[in-house]
Formats: sequence, structure tokens, C-alpha cells
Amino acid sequence: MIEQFAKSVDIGLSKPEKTLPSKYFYDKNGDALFVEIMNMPEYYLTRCEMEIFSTQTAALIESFQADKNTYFELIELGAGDGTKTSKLLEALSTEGYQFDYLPVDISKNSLDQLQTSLEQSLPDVSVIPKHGDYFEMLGSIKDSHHPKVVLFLGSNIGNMTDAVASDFLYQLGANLSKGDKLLLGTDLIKSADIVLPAYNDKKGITSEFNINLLHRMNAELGASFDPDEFVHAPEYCIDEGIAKSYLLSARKQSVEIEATGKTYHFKEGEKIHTEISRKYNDDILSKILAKTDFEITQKFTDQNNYFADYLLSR
Ligand code: AVI
Repeated sequence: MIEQFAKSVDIGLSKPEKTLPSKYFYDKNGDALFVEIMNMPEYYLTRCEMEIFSTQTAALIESFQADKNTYFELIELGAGDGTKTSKLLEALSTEGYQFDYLPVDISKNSLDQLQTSLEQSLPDVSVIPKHGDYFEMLGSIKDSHHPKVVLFLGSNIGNMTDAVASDFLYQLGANLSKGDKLLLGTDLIKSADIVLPAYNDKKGITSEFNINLLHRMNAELGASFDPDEFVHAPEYCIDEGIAKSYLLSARKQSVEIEATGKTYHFKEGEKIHTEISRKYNDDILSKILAKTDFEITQKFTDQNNYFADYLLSR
């Protein structure tokens, strides 16, 4: 684990244009900061998807084309706290659908919390948590031969490059059967005055979220980053439709990392690219899906048309 972290950091910081992988944002502190981000007024994504789940629950369920007499599996990749999904679970259960809910997450802690809260709020729903890597878990579920609806919400796909997203969806399709569904949450392309503040909130939580990566490297890799000497500096250009987060070195400085045994040099103003948050439209998604087994069957958007949950059919 630490070896992998150190290796990724070394690769990223040795590039002419330095990078750090965003997946390392999410330690305990990072998870808590991300929950705070989701509650920031500027971070519209969570609210918009919640609106879709609250106001279009019946239409979402209809799009699954599930038969009330046939058992199916509702699988959620990266379930988080399950707030959005609980709307769906409640409606499915009230309407008498036969299903198990299988939240898949790499964090045992968040799965345990989710299971406890669902046991209290929706005791009639059968919850089967799956702890581990998405594809490992999908592989183990694959042979069950029951119809499946997979949820991949929250614009998590947006943190992948288009090539990685395409490969991910290809592999996901390979683990499903004809007729299975995927509900994919995507943030839609829109102007910078709306997107950029979502990645640069006034309270500075997103900045802390990025800087947390430096604290994490100090604590886990024996690095000597001075977090006060780096500045969170996100960018977004509507033509490209990708929000990019950077940590900018406030001055010329050098940082040692014990775990890699190296020293890394930063010029004043030099950027470390930490994350992409891709925004979508129908064309971009269609191109990404071209080599996969999925096609777009429906699109659910919020009132402002900021966010879309696409129903894809295998
Ligand atoms: C998890 N992911 C969809 C978030 C996003 O919007 O890209 C992560 C995030 N990064 C900064 N703010 C939120």
C-alpha cells in the first residue's frame, strides 16, 4: 500500500509537468473534507443529483425495466453515505420489487456505516455490502445470472481521463450481461462562472482537500512538504469541459521524501496537477461508449440542466 503510494508519487513528481494522483485525496481526513465540500453552496453537483433522485424516482425505477416478479441486484460502485440511493431503495421496497442492494466500496468503514444506517432507516431492504475493488467484486457477482442494475453516481467517472473512462466502462460491460443497466452520474458542461467556484469554494475547503495530500505525504511517506508554501489553483475552460486542480509552489523550494529516497525541486509558480473533473455532454459520452457494450437509453437531468444521470443499457 505505502510502496504503491510512494511509487505513484515518485512517478508523478519526476515528470517535467508534475502530477499527483487524486485517488490519494481520500484518507480519513480527506473523506471528511469531501463530505464538507458536498455541503458547500458552490458545489452544486450533489444537490443536482439529489434533486434528480428525489423528483424523478418513479421514472428512474421505470427505466430499470425490472419485473416485480423477478429478483434483481442493485449494485452501487463507491456507495459513500447512500443518501441519494436511499430514495431509490425506499421506493423500490414500497412498490414491492424483489432485490438485494449490494454497495461496493474500498472503504470498510464507510460500508459499515452505510449498512448500520440502512438497517435503521430501511429495515425491509436486504443490504449485502461488498468490500473491495470494483472489478474484483463485479467478477464475484458476475456468475449470479440475475439481472443487474449498476449505479455509478456523483460524477465519479469525471475523475477519469476519457481513455480511462472508456476502458473502465468496457470492463464494466464485460462483467455484465445483455439487458443489464448502468445509471451513470455525470456533471454537464457549463460556463466557468458556475463550474470554477465548485472547485474553489470561498470557505477554502477544496483548498484544504488538495493540501491534505501534502499532509498525507508528510505523515505516510516521511515527506518534508511545507503545506503553507503551496497554493490551491483550479482552472476550467468550457471548450475542453474539464476542471483541473493544481497545487502551485509559492516559491523556489526542495522537498525530500524518505519513502522514495529522493529530493524534488520546485520552481516558484510551478504547478503540480492533482485532479481532473471532466464535464460531459451527449457527444462526449457517446465517444467514450463507442468501444464499450453500452448504449444511452435515457437521460435524467435536474431543473437547471447542470447534471445528468444517464441510463445506459448493456
Ligand atoms: C469525487 N469527485 C466526483 C469530485 C469532483 O467533483 O471531481 C472530487 C472533488 N474534487 C474537488 N472537489 C470535489
